[in-house]
Amino acid sequence: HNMPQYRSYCEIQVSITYFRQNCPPLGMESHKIEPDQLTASSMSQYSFAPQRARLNMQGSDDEDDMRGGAWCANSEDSNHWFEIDARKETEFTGVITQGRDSAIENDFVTSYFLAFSNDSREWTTIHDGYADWLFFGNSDKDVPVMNQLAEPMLARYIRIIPQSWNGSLCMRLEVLGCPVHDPADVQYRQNEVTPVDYLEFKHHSYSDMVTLMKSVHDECPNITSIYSLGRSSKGREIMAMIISGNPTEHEIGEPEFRFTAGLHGNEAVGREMILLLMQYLCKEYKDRNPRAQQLVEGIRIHLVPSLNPDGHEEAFEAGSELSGWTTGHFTNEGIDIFQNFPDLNSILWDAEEKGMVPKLTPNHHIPIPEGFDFNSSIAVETRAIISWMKSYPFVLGANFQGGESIVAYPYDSFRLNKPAESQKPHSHESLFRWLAVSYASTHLSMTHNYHGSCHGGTPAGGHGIVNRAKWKPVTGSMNDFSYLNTNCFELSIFLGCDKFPHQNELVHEWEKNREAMLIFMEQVHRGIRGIVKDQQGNAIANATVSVEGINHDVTTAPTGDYWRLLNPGEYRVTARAEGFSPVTKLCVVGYQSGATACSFNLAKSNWDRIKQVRHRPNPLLFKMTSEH
Ligand SMILES: *[C@@H]1O[C@H](CO)[C@@H](O)[C@H](O)[C@H]1NC(C)=O
Ligand SMILES: *[C@@H]1O[C@H](CO)[C@@H](O)[C@H](O)[C@H]1NC(C)=O
Ligand SMILES: *[C@@H]1O[C@H](CO)[C@@H](O)[C@H](O)[C@H]1NC(C)=O
Ligand SMILES: *[C@@H]1O[C@H](CO)[C@@H](O)[C@H](O)[C@H]1NC(C)=O
Ligand SMILES: CC(=O)N[C@H]1CO[C@H](CO)[C@@H](O)[C@@H]1O
Repeated sequence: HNMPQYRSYCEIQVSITYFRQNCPPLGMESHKIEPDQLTASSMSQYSFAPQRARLNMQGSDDEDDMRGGAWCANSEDSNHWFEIDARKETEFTGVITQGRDSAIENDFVTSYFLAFSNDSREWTTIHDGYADWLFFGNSDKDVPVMNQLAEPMLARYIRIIPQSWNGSLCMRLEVLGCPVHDPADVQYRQNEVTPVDYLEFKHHSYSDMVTLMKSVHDECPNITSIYSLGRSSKGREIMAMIISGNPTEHEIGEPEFRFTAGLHGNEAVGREMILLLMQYLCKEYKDRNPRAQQLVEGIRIHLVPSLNPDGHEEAFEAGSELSGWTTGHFTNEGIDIFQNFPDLNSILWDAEEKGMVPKLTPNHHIPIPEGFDFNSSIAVETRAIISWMKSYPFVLGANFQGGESIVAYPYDSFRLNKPAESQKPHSHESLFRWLAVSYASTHLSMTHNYHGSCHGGTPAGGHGIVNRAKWKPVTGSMNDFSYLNTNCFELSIFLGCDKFPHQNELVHEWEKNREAMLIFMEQVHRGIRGIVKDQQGNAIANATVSVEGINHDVTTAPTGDYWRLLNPGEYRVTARAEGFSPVTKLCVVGYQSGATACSFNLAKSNWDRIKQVRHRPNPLLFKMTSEH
């Protein structure tokens, strides 16, 4: 791969000033470009086929499930090219390349030519008048490198023609281009989404996000309240907004719900969806949209667009196209927040194996192990999130992530050495599946099967949902912690293959997610709810509510109220509290919306009454007992 004759032109390339802004990606990474639009001169083997060439494609070196982290050419060939059929006339403005994702190999393309065609037979190479223009590619396997064209090229097909490479010839790429629309194309115009004018479709920097939240609050002061979960390691406030009829207080009987995003700062779609949801709920509530009013008045909704604001700022500065797979993924201290929570699964599972659950070890609210307070591998952000999770009676929540298009439900941690007797699924498997389906099936594209999802290897079967432990197990996840230490059921919603899509995708993302977000929030009203009181009508805090047949209890809030998400059915429900006799009731959950009311009045237990009497200085009682 000799190329010295082109070297002298490199200075010219650098000095060119670009006369127009870049077009957005055509959708290699997002999968908008379909597999049959991609062809190549050859491939080294099937797992390195052309459709593995998508920017940020993740590979697997696992021998049983080999998935190439790039397209790789057959080394025995002498002519190499990679071709994309845009399917319509397109103004191409640039190319982004990346090497192969692999733990071992260092494969990347260091220089290439670009050629264009309208028919895939006659090709025009980018040329500077003397020779073909040599574009300089990558210098490592991970960092995406962008080359912009001096002038846009009008064509239907584009070819990348590698000239030199490191290791084997392997690459991933994205192409930037603007489709040229035929004005007579009626179908196109019908499919175009009309953006709603009051919504702000753009990526928000940290300060833009704060400004937007304040403006929503100014717009809807009586249903919103802004607060902070705490500070990030660089001192940024982790901002939250409550939207509810009476936002500053917990109303008895009203469930609390949360949407969070940005645990990984480069997964930017969820952040924008949450900011759009704030604007939407405020406006629709004011316009008296009955559904928005019901949501706002019936739920205390907490919205946290950015749990890792430092990470987002880093990715935001790199930009939507070049932020890469991990830029801003971690906190400033290098921690992945999602899997930074105390591992309570092992504690519960060990106790289960010893037959200690629930008699000796409870099946809920497993305490955080000692040593946590002084453990330096826990991020300040994680600590802020944990204390937040514990300070509101949350019932249901979801965290938005990216890089896949799927809803993942717990357990997230994989259980080793499962005793045969407990091979039965998670006690809440069917409910978690329901919650996952409610989002995935309402989302406009999550149940489409991208030939095994974004990177291949997702056992989703096209339903858009997956059990995390069976897919990509992690220990110490936010979802497992939430389930085992609090009352809140938490899922992860992965919003798409492209973690940080171009700004002009946000309007489509909003269309895809809006209804799913509303439906998911409405699921907080599924099941039973009620108040546990004593016979004088005082609320009992921290009472336990158990459902027969489900090995996981919930507890009442300080105001005595509880919520128990359940699928339709008949349940024997028992309320217990220290010092009171337990009460069991039959509670029926129907198919209609709205939780079934199922409240309890507990009487002091006999034992407790005896204790009270004993502690009273009653001379008669002393006399009686001493006589026996
Ligand atoms: C493709 O066709 C258009 C006219 O429709 C022309 O302007 C353009 O130069 C052609 N592109 C190539 C690469 O031949
Ligand atoms: C909030 O203010 C609007 C008027 O802007 C009013 O219609 C609505 O009833 C108020 N809601 C609450 C919960 O006070
Ligand atoms: C500190 O936290 C990390 C991450 O959760 C965990 O792996 C480690 O065991 C903890 N160390 C101690 C001493 O508890
Ligand atoms: C709640 O009750 C359990 C026993 O059922 C007890 O261990 C725990 O400390 C109580 N928590 C609070 C906050 O009172
Ligand atoms: C074969 C070859 O040239 N390999 C090099 C590719 O690049 C890495 C660094 O990114 C070198 O360490 C390899 O030696």
